Amino acid sequence: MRTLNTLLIVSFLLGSPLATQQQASPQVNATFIETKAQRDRRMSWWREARFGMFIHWGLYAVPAGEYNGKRSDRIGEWIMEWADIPRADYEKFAGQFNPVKFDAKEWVRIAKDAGMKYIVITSKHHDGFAMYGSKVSNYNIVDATPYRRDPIRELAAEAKKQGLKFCFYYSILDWHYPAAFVDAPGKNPTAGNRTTKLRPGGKDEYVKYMKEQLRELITIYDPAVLWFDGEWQDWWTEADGQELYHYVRTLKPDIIINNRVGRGRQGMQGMSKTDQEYAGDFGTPEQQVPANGLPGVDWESCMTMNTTWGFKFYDDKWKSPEVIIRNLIDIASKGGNYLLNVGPTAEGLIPAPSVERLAAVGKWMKLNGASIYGTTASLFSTQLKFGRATSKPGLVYLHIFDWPTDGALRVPAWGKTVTKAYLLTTPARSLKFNKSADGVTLQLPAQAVDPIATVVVLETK
Ligand code: H79
Repeated sequence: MRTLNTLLIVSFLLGSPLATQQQASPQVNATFIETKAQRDRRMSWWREARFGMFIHWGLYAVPAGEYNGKRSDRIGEWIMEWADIPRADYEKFAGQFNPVKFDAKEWVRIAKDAGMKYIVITSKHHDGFAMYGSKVSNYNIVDATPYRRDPIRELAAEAKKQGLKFCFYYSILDWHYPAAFVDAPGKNPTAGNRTTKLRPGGKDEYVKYMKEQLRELITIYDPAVLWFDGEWQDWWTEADGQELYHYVRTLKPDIIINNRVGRGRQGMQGMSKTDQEYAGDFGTPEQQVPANGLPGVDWESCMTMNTTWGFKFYDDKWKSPEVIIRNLIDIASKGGNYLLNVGPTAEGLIPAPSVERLAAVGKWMKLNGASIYGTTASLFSTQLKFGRATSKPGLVYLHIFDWPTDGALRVPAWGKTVTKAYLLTTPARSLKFNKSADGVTLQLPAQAVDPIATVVVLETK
């Protein structure tokens, strides 16, 4: 009955036809009756922000991609899976996890100077280890490591102090929970695996455990987003996801929750299926950018800067600053957010190549941030040949990737009249432009101002 009620409540929230029947029921939790205006208000800081820092930090930073001499091109935080490490052996990494160089102020500074507006950190990844001082399990950083401190407390306080939103990642898949086991040929039953099973009766117990941890995370650290993952287990259903969504929103009504809380997401493409309403506030493409945005759909692409989320000491396949900045622009032009990952070391340091790249993004954002923050998707019907576009009421920002050799930039029509054009960095100097039936042609300087992306502002009416 409880599950059914929850379903009805969530359906109501998400605007399904069940809503009207349920509205009069006294069982409806008033905090969940949400109009479009209320939802827009709840989502507004997130839509404005456009750019956040993902932090994958956990025990996997100790082996850092190598176990008993074995390396892999797989992701570092999955080492318990690909190196087939039994629980009892993996636990030993806790004894070696002592991030004495962790500096919350410095981490937040790095994010802030990059132009990021929020931080999402792993509270617990698939390995089940809590990176905060959980009272529910002693498999946590305070009780199980020589560090004996809660870095998350400092990070949460520092993020708020420096004006960034603080958010949590939480994995539904848990390789350490006693009732969970691996049932796959040739695999250790207590190692990591893509899928786990739960012993009879284990699910209720585990859901209770997750809820207690989530209550700690919300009441102690007051996160702005809960970013679930590992939801693809056979034992996790959409009804479970809706119930968990409801639970978290009850603890904090204005929190934002990703679509991996339930079973709506379509694989790594990440947007929610549309055959029914699914729990979750935004889609989660992983390591990719959708070909197009979808009007009215909130989404966030998460990506790594090299090829791993959790630290691997030998992964040196770094994306260039140009690729990273253009990804940010590409995503904004399609109406999405960019959640860009760092994988700190077991000593507590964000790797230097990441810091350098973030500084380059910050340098670009300092000059061009107005073309990203608070913008909405491109208004053009097709993707621009020379780059990308974002918009604000009465304004269009053109991001030029490929500078025209003759300095003449042909911009297709989109139904608005251009009244003024200038480079974002030199607003006092207007650019000449000619109108024609199929758009406008702008007269640009001979050379690109910024070879990564020069921004032109068009004022329109
Ligand atoms: O935390 C990082 C990774 O450890 C985690 N997500 C990011 C944010 C991650 N989990 N899994 N993977 C990455 C790759 C696994 C993909 C698959 Fe599936 C799981 C393939 C099949 C099951 C997801 C669900 C994609 C298709 C169905």
